[in-house]
Amino acid sequence: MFGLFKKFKEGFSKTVAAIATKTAAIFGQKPIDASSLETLEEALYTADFGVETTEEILTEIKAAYKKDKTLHGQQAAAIGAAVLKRVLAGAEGTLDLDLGRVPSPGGPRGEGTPPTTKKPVVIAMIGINGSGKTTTSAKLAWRMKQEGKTVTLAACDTFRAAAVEQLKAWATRLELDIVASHTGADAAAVAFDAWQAANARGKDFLIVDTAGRLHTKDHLMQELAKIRRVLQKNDPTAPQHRWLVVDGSIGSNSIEQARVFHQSFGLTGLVVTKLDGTSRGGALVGIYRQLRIPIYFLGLGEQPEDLQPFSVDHYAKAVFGLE
Ligand SMILES: Nc1nc2c(ncn2[C@@H]2O[C@H](COP(=O)(O)OP(=O)(O)OP(=O)(O)O)[C@@H](O)[C@H]2O)c(=O)[nH]1
Ligand SMILES: [Mg+2]
Repeated sequence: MFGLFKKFKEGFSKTVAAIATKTAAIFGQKPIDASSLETLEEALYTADFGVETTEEILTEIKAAYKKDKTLHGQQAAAIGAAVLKRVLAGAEGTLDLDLGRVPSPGGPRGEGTPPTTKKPVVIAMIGINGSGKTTTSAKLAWRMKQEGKTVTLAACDTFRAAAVEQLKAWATRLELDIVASHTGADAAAVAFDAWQAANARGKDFLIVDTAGRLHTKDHLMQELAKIRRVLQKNDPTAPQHRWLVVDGSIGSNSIEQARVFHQSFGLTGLVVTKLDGTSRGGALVGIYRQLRIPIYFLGLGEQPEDLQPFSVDHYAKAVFGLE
């Protein structure tokens, strides 16, 4: 557990630097004061927590300070972390690796999927260009393999030149099973074949990497719908998971994108990537607040083990410099 927390802290080091480090003086053992609250407010805005969350945190700390003028930094930090935990209640997506127990109907927005009796369980990775879909697909497959599950990757980005090769290279490096065709092939046909192959090989999961697409481009959104329809010929409940991969460094811009993807594809989860490279790690709170779609994994670096399950507790503690 401790090791995982350390990973979180390191992965969020830039965000932690923007808050915990900058406010270290506040969060020490000394009593807080008006100027330290100002520093905190500024730090929370810098880290992209947004108006609502920043105000909630400050309101609660100020209320506690009003009651107790000796309130010291550690106590203030604990209040901040508690607010984050409350705001993020329900935000942790948990992937049940035991087959047949995919999320039951009626998720946060009633978009849950009925349990499947078939193998594989399908996870479709979707999102805009460069958000981290291919990398996340490979990292997740590796992670599942480490946990004793069998996985096939489907190289359904047949649009961008070299996309198939990119996923193949990951598969070779991490010794993962993959079904791929060539650039220009019909993405839905690759998905269909990959499902059949994974089923014949008795695989637990099929992870479908798709082409990056702008949510504003209708024909590309249609292709996603086609992938889904074709998978459903094999299993009417597939793809059981429809995850939007979001670049965590672009902050609140991702909210509008996610809305459109959600409307046309019914998202069941989020993966927020590249958090190691940004000090704006607070944005994921705004994303969750707006969309109420559970966050399954975070990308905290480029190595396979840098894909970590989202933990609200670790996140809240890390940003406030608590242990
Ligand atoms: N530092 C860091 N880099 C990441 C993370 N996730 C992805 N990347 C990098 O981001 C770049 C884009 O990642 P891809 O996985 O190719 O993104 P994609 O969504 O498949 O891109 P397209 O297929 O072109 O739409 C690569 O250089 C990745 O190594 C992360 O969590 N941390
Ligand atoms: Mg890709």
